[in-house]
Amino acid sequence: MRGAILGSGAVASSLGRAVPAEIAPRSILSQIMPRIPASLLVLFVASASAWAAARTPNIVVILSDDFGYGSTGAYGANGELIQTPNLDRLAKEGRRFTDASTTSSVCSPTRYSVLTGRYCWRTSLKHEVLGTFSPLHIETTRLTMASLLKKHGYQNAAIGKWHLGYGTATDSLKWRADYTAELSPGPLEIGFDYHFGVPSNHGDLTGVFVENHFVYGLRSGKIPAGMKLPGPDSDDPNFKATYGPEDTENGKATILALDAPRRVNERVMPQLTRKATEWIAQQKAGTPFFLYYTPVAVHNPITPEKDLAGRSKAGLYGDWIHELDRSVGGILEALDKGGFSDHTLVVFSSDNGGVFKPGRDSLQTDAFKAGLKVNGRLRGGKHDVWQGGFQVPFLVRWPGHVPAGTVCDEMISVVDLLATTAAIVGEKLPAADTGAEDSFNVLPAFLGQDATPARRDLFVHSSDGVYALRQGPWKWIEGVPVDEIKDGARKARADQFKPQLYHLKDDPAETKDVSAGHPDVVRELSALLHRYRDGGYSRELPPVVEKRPAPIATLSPVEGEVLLTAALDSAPTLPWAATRGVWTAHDGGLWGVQKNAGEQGATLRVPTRFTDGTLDYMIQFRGANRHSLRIETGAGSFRIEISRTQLGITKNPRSGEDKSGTEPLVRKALDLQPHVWYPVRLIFKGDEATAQVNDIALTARHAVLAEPKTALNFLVFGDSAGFRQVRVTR
Ligand SMILES: [Ca+2]
Repeated sequence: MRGAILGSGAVASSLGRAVPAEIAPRSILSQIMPRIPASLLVLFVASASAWAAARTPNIVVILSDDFGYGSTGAYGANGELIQTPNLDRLAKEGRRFTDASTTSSVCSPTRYSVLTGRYCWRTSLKHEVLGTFSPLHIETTRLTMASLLKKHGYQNAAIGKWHLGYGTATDSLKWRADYTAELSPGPLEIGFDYHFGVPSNHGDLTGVFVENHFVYGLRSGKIPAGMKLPGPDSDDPNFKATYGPEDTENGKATILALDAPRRVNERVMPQLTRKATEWIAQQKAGTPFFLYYTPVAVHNPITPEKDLAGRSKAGLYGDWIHELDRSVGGILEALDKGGFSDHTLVVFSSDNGGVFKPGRDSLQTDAFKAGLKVNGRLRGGKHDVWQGGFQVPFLVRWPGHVPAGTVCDEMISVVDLLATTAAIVGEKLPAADTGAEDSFNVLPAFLGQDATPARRDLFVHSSDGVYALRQGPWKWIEGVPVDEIKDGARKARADQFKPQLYHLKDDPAETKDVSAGHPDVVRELSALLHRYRDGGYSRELPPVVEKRPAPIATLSPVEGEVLLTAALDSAPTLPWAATRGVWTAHDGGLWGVQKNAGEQGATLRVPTRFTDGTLDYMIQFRGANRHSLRIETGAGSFRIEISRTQLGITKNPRSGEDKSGTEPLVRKALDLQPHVWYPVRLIFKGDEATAQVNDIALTARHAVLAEPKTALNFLVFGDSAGFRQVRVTR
């Protein structure tokens, strides 16, 4: 019973204050308990529990996109510039949190945390966001808000921006989501009953919506025989026939070829609002529901609907904020109309702070120049390790339960929604190392109870992969980005890439690094950061884990005729040739660095001549995104692709063929550490190739693999990867 909102004594006592006695059964129970025999108590408790189950609230989580702390009236935005009456209404009818945090300063990682109660940096995604073609990033066996509520009889929908990937992540050719085919697993496989989504952003290169398992309105593709996919009417103003680079975020993406109706940017918000409100209207009293509604506003491109354009005094960005507010108003109105508002917990927040790069020309900068403090008084914004990237509006409304018109200063995080939801429905969380690893029950804070704050500490994590740990007034920034950071970014954000300590209570704008004066705090927070990070969870203190280096596989010796051998411990000499990028010998290997992102990878080429045989070499990653070994054959080529997280074999297009001639043959997940030499072995036999990297091996079959191999091209994308001890044996 502990944690069940209406079963816990502590909660019930608060409910007794906040709501009429007749809807707080435990209060009644406690009044009559002393006078009834123990045997009857069981019956009372059982019926109270059944009552609680029947009355668990609907839950609506509205997670907006890139919406900064200072971008709404309720959080101090100047009403002369923008007006947000619907968000302000939520604040008035509910509770406003002043220290609520996202887990990441970019989209996908925070979204992962919201649904799973786990920091995303515990997964393979250690920086930036998922791609449009990334597989589903949430394991289908993992506890999510949706799967938890499903168990309790909820109807669940995910409507809006998804950005958590579709399709299978391991051992599958569907490594790259195929939008012409069934997009599964996806939201429906992690507990949702309905999905209507924008794959990554409304400026992404798909230009489509996804409904459940397929692109909405897909007319041709890999559609199962006899299946007719629903789509819009031909005159639906939310759709158009073509979608071009000008519709995308950066204005130059190559648009994905799809036979499907395309989004109209200015109509995406109204369309999502309509889908969400229609879904709410279909819900029946007596069956609770969970709506995970994720508007695309106020992410780029900034595309307010025509009737709103020019209405704010903060430019198009202000109008775009109005669009978000209007959508929230639509949801609240749908709840009112359906008679749901009194039984619905509404949470509004954002996935990260607002874009704040005042040195750069943008609509956000225009708004800032007009006087709108996008992230309030906080430092930085989206992408950063500063508070402007994480501290976001967080509003909670639940009539009769959450005290209206109140403010709470407790430190909470969007990752807490899972444990809080579990408490609401009376579900015990699994062990801390198996689910909701980083999620705390903050229901007492929602309900305005004078409880000890749920959290002692909190992680935040920047787009560059920099960790920071908050505890009490302190924020300790570890200052170490991932290796993959490009030189330009490393310079531009150098101030984020060093250890530093801030006293957020005295200095909320993070102006003064006080680490020198508080070595004890630095020591303690740094140790705690390691312990939580290495221990796998943070909602309990994990045991100290000794971080052992990952084992390096020892490959068996290869017998046979040695055709080629090279230590690669000096500058390349014939027959080796560095044909692209920069190649330098150091640390016992030869290292490739791609010159600039625009050109192909750094290339080291060597002719060879074998058909069946074994190729061995060692590889080390120091920041390169990936290595590709392109093997030329008589008539074509294929490549072995190795990154720190993936191993794959792909047939390349033949000469004259375009990119559609690319054929991924096999894929598997890898987990390689940087700065470690790993063995690579490729064995060719007939039309079969086996690739092994450290202890992971996979096999592919294709006619091209049986052709005579005439040259090896070691390619490096990014900066840098090293090679040594190449050996070809026949
Ligand atoms: Ca975002």
